[in-house]
Amino acid sequence: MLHSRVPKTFSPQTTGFQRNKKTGILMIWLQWALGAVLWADEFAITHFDASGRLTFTEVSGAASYRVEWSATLAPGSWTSEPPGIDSIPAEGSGERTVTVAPGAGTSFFRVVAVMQPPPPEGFALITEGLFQMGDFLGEGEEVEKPVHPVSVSAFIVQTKETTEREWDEVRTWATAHGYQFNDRAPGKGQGHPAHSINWYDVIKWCNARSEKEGLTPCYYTDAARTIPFRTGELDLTNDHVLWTANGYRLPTEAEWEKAARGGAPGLRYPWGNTISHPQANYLSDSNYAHDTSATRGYHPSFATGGYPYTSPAGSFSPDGYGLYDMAGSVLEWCWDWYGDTYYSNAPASDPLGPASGSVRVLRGGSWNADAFLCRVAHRNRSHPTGRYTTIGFRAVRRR
Ligand SMILES: [Ca+2]
Repeated sequence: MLHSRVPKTFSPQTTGFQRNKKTGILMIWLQWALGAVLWADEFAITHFDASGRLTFTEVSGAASYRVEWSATLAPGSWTSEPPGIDSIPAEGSGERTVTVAPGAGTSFFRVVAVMQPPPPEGFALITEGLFQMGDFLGEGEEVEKPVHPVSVSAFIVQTKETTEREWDEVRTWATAHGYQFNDRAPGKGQGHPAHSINWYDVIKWCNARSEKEGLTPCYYTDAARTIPFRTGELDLTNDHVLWTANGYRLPTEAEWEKAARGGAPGLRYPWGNTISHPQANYLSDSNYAHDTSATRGYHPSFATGGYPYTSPAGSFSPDGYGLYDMAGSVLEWCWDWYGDTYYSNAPASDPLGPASGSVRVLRGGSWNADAFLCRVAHRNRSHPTGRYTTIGFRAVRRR
């Protein structure tokens, strides 16, 4: 609901502030980047007292907040100059308390949330927050346990697997700008996922897309992070990544699983607990009760024209975050070295995977994987040189 005016329910009180005596709520609304003003019930001042302590609830999608004051409720009279606060970085969720020093004439205070711009076309925002990672249902492999809480910073992610069209466009630019890639099998069509791409080439592709778009690359050949990774096959470590860069990179395994869960905790698949061909491109069989497909074997719509039986990216309904094909179609490379016991000792916040290893994480099952392998919690892996028709990827960027 849009409001362009100050709510009319405020009345004066003796401290020199004004607030709604009934609710204690002061003026608070969202200032969108484009200038529209939005009132949101979940965004509220929950406490404000005569000593100037002001508590408000954070709102999802905010980049920062301002505390403004005015002597009157007249439009155009608001300012964040002292005793206002010009910029309060968002922390994501929960209550925030700040202190202002009201003086004579500072009758009204309000909090303004400066919203983050929407993600670019083809990307979805995964907001910062805690999720439970691992096999909730006690049916997976030992490596999917224990279920453990993981906090992940906000990031944006491609809503679809990287397509042949996208791969070729960046690759063409890249090979003219000092990059070298392996040969590979072509995708089944321009809108189908790119496949048969090894981990090193995917990392280089991410860097190339960053440079092509004027962003800072994430991956470097040296721990000092001076020379972007453009050629060869280097087993990069976490120190070779500029995690603060604004460029493209692979998701960490934790980022991937948070995105695949679609904000709906504890489910077997991104959309629920059963899988069938109307929901995903995978290999159906009768071994699992949760595989309820009326058709068995390869997906009947896509098992045509010889291998691989990939489907055009985005052929099925998206998850709760708006992401397609997080189960099936092609497996997706993640950044992490794969570790069997990593879940037992992973950091609780933004885990990056083990410091070293021999195989990299793959997630999400494929057109050639059964229902068990397409579960959100399932962990797959391959040597980074692996080039298979069942493997593709999607990229992320920091928010
Ligand atoms: Ca996939």
